[in-house]
Amino acid sequence: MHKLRHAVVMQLFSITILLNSLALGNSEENVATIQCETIDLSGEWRVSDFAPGEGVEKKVFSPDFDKRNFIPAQVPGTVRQALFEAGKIPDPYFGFNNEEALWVEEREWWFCRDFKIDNSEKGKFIDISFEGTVFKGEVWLNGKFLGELEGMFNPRSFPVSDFLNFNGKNHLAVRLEAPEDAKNIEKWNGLTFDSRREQLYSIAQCLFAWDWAPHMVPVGIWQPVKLRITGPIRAEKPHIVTTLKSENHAQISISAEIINLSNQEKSFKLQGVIRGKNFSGEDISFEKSGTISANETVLVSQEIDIPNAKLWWPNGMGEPNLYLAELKLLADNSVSDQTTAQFGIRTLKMVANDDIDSFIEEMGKAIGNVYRMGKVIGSYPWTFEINGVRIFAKGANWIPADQMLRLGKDRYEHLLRLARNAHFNVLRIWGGGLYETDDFYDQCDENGILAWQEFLSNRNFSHIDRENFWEGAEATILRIRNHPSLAFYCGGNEFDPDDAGSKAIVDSLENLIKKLDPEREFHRASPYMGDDHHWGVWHGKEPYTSYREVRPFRSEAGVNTFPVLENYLKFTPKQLLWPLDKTYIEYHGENQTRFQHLEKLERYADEFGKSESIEEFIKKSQLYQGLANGFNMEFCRANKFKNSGLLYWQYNDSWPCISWSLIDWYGTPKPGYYFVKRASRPLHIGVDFEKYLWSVGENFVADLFVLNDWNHPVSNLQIKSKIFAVDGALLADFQKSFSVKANASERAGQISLQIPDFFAERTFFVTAVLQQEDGTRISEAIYPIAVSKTPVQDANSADEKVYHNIFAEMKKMPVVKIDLHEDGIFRNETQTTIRLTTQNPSEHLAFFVSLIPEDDRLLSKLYFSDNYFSILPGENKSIEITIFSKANQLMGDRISLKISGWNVADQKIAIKLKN
Ligand code: BMA
Repeated sequence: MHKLRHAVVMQLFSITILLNSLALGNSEENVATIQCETIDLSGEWRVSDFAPGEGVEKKVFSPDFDKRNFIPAQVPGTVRQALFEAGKIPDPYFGFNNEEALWVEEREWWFCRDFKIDNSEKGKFIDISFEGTVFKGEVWLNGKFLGELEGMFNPRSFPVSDFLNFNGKNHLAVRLEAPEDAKNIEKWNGLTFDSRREQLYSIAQCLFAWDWAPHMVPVGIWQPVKLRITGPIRAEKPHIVTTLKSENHAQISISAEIINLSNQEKSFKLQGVIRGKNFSGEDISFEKSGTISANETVLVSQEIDIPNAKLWWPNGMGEPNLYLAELKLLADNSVSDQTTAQFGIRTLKMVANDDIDSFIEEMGKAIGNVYRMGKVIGSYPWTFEINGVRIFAKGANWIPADQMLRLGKDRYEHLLRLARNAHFNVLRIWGGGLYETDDFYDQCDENGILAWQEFLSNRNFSHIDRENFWEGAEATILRIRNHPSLAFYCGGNEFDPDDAGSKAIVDSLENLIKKLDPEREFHRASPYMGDDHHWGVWHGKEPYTSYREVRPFRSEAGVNTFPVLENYLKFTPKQLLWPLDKTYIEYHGENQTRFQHLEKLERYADEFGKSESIEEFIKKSQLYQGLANGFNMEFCRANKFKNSGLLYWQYNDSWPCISWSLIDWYGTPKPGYYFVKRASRPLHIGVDFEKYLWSVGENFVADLFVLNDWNHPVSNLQIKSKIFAVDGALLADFQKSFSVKANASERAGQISLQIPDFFAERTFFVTAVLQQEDGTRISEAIYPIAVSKTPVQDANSADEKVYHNIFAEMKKMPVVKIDLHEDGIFRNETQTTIRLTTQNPSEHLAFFVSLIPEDDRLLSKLYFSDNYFSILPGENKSIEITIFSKANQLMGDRISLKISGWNVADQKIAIKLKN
């Protein structure tokens, strides 16, 4: 046990705190009772709707109001969920069904539940706290008005000690309605699309529709409701700031507000224990005493020295070690209150990129041609430096994980596990979405994923209800500021934070952060000062090689595509499957009534020729996403620390749709996820070429880069690169031994091909493999390259006609039959791992090989080490499939997998799990 080293008591208001004792020791032996408790009122409530204003008139808040025809409603949850579960509306995510539930936003909704509270709680200080409701309403307890609720991110608490029945039932009633402008929807042919509204309130903008989300404004209690019971003094707003004195020697400063709710002066003792959450180590205890006057609040803080600190590291750099600070507040010989905060010890600095001055100069010259929204000349320092080590940020943009706000912990666990598996270390919490939940931040802490949290300033900020906005922003900063995963804050998405309407509010936000969380940086907006939202590819219809532009940080870029076919079938009515329906694609897609979504999907999928079925179209579209995303990551990493990161638009989905996501709403990775996962491996080989449409007579060249994100050098690497024709003929070959520096990207060589005349209108593949000296494969990359008959003027132009069917020859690839071997099944308490080897016995390339479980309930339950890969002629590839015990009940005694691919004969294999 460590001795207390410093004791600092600060005075917040003019209150005297007497420091009685600095002595340590567990005085719990003397403590008679524990006065504090939290009772979660989540679970089954009941709900019904009324015309606006009708509920109060009818006194629905009264315990005597007959609520027998109310339907069950889960809390946390929303009205649409309750209606759907009760069979009152069809699944809003299927087809055009959302139209049938829009009336929800025109009604007021009354939620209620009864609860009991033990007589022993009488005399204590009790609050009801609503951690998140949407959007606006009031609360009544036992028929008495408690107060108002307003704002999705505005938690509110109401003191209820005087209104509770300690002997009988308590009746809690909550009225909620959607914000006034929820009804301003744009209809086209009877269907609802994005009306491009401004940010007006403390609510997630995307709930009103976005280019991947339908208009589905929720009404409900989307976060828990709790009864907070304490003695007369409380500990609140714990704040933990960590500093590193030397490599493992940390100092932490813990502070908390101590609040005396009583009318008497009180003596208190604050006992703290600091312990490892996910590692074992010695606990550190401290204790602090003082006196607090009646009805006053004071700030108490304590410095603690940790000589052998276990640092929190992001994914891929070390363990994400976490600590818990457990604080107990004793008064009147009992535990009056207690609270726990999770934290990590790490330093995080944003440091300047390499060559930043030349970038700023370039921007200065280019201004006018640069995508402009906010300040483009100048740059923030864009390199994350953690515990003194610079990292390249690999990740994506995070949006709400469910449009109906069913945000269970499982959903976060799954999505963040997939992020960790993909070697991601940074997520941007996009400003039109949520101030993310505690579960989200806990999972980021545990998976070593840094998150940048944006505020709500989406599109236009100037007319927002300021008071309501500040309340939500402040509550959020206080709630999330101890998480080591929280990297920095940002004003919001795609707006000019310096324009007349926004400047003052963004300035004040910056000041608020300085006050509440001064260690964290603030970026005014994104994009702003050096981060690039690259939309030439996709919105601009340019080929993916136009990603070859070095910017300090690429915070958005992506290609839109379908979920896996099995999931697309789950939400698409049969008659709309094929031919593709422009309106339906827009409705479950870009959602903006301009109906360009299908055109863009075709622009990219049709590089591989016109499709004759939905299966074919989806496959081509998904392949393009994979190639583009892989190339983008390899290019950005090749320019490491001139460019310090790439965050894909977008990581996840909020409903079943056609979007840029890497993981669909069902939790199934799209093929592109695996291209990104490969390109993000700590040690990888990247291929860089100027364009993927060449013409005969040109000399095709590709640069090979070894990309090393390990913080140590790696020697004795073997690079093997080849160029193949579609029929498997070898056209060029390159081999080299190589050693790469620590935490660096290095150009290792070049493969080239003088394109012969007979190659007109054909395709070749450029491949690169990185292996250890003994031949063990580390990583690989592969790209198809098209050859045109006549020279292409501008191969990076946006003219889609240039690209139509350029990869026609890929349709003629010889069909390959893959051999599959099971190498063993390994089990422990939490998971089962299946090891397989896929082998390509042929002389041809096996391209885009996939393994999918036949039972589609398992699509989001199996974690594949790799998928949608290619196997070179005569080579093999080993795969691991992990299944967590939670999914075991779905498994049966065997798993059946379907193998297919671009040119791979379909097969099924069954893997026996139990003997
Ligand atoms: C960016 C994002 C989102 C949008 C995406 C795709 O602008 O910030 O607003 O969904 O592009 O269009």
